[in-house]
Amino acid sequence: SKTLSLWLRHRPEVAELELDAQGWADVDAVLAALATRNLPGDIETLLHVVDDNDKQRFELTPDLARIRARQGHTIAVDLALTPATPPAELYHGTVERFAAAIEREGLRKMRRHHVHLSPDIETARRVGARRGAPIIFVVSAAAMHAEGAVFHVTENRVWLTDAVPPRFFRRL
Ligand code: HQG
Repeated sequence: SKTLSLWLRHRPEVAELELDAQGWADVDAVLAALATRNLPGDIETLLHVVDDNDKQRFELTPDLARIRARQGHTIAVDLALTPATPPAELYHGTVERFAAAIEREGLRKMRRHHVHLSPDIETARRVGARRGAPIIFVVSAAAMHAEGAVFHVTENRVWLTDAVPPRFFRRL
């Protein structure tokens, strides 16, 4: 349990683990790393440690493929986000110089963890206006969601998703 806490909350790199944005690590990679340290590297022991943990610090995905610490991280993970059902349409404000690339590749998260979408045109216009004369893309969020795309919404009503393919938006 202490080893898992160290790896999944603080220092995944010491076990050469990669955590995703929500803090999940590959169970197979964790088991392999345990085995190389002469700790039990079988799934049964791992399940027992997870079940038995006094504060239920860890959780596994239903398919047992991934594991994460529920909280207590010192590394950056965005655990607070829970999937949410978006409204029919969301908006993305940007500027003309990005339009051709966006229409070709879709909206990409670039340096951030997600593509950011606004709940109304006015907000999207303000986001775009940070860079120049704003242009707006209307995103068919409900259609994306219906096809399995995951959305999150922040406390301040910013909608987040991984990527928006071109077929799900149009220029306003
Ligand atoms: C563009 C602020 C080329 C995208 C705001 C945007 C927002 C592409 C820029 C939040 C592209 C990324 C986010 C593609 C997207 N090719 N350009 N395929 N896909 N872009 O700042 O949405 O102050 O990372 O249009 O209020 O402008 O940080 O994203 O222009 O909510 O809290 O690439 O940032 O909030 O820029 O802004 P950003 P954003 P905070």
